[in-house]
Amino acid sequence: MQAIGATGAVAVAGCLGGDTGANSAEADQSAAEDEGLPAAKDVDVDRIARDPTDIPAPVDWNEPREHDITIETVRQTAEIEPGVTFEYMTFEGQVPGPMIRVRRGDRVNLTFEVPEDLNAAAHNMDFHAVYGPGGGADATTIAPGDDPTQISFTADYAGVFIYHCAIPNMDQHISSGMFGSILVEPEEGLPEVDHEYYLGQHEIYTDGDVGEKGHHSFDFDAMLDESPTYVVFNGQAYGFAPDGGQPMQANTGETARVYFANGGPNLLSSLHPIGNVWSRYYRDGDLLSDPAHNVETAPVAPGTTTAGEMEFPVPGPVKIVDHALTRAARRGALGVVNVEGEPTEDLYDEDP
Ligand SMILES: [Cu+2]
Repeated sequence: MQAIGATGAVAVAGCLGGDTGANSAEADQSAAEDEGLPAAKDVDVDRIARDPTDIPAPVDWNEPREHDITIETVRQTAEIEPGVTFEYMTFEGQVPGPMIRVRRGDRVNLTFEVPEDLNAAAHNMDFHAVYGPGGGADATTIAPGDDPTQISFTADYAGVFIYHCAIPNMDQHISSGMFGSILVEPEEGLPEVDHEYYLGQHEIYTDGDVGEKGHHSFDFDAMLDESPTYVVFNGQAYGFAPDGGQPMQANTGETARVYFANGGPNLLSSLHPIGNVWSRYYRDGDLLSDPAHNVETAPVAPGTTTAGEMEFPVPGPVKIVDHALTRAARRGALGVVNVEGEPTEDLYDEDP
């Protein structure tokens, strides 16, 4: 656990299993006592991180279709990393919110619910895939306990897009986990791949230090400084590292497409797969232009979902990071695809 905790730097480019200091647990404990960070709270959910493979199946229809979708907002106390709790605000209980997948021209009938017993604040949804005031935010704004609200929209333009809460404290709500993606496939569909993964980066601004055990509360001053405590994938620090997390799995010879949402609210991400390359990269989520080829590191602006495809010719971990590497080494922004298969020495020989 300590080996991937943010109390010490994670070995981003090398082995993830290194010791980060024999006394770090004790140091954490005494720091928590000195500064009075409250004890970690009981969690409402085992993992705040949405499973990256939790993605609807590819579009297999050729005519416009209607989709009835219900999204419920849920406040969740969960661990950012072991021993560090935070109160998240979520769409459907995890981070990022569920991926919505439609074909261009489809109709979406959205029901939006903010149950009184599961929420403390008003919320709404701004879809970047929607023509309309606030991307639907104006019409979906409701307070806890209000009747559910509905909007209906046609996904008129193809691409992969973010959605997020957009009430006045939208930056706080996004930083608490309120963002997700909607994939509007072009009429002709997307290239077939063996795996699809859904990752969402965002910053968490708290009143504690990174790695400090206990319960962290949201910190507006840190947000105003744009100085996050954690920068995480799917709401959790190192949630997909092999050591203590749940890495993504693939085999040599397979392909994968990563949908990568940067919720922000503030920081640009520099998306890079260590030991691999985006062999086809859909800049800014543009699924209509020919993808760019062999992109090493791609800027992903806050409020954007992009897509990139990788091949896995060689076994071993592929570490997806924000290449602003302090975030990957210390603040949580790292996820691993564990690639299994026979060595292919003609491409890579680690012991010639
Ligand atoms: Cu909200």
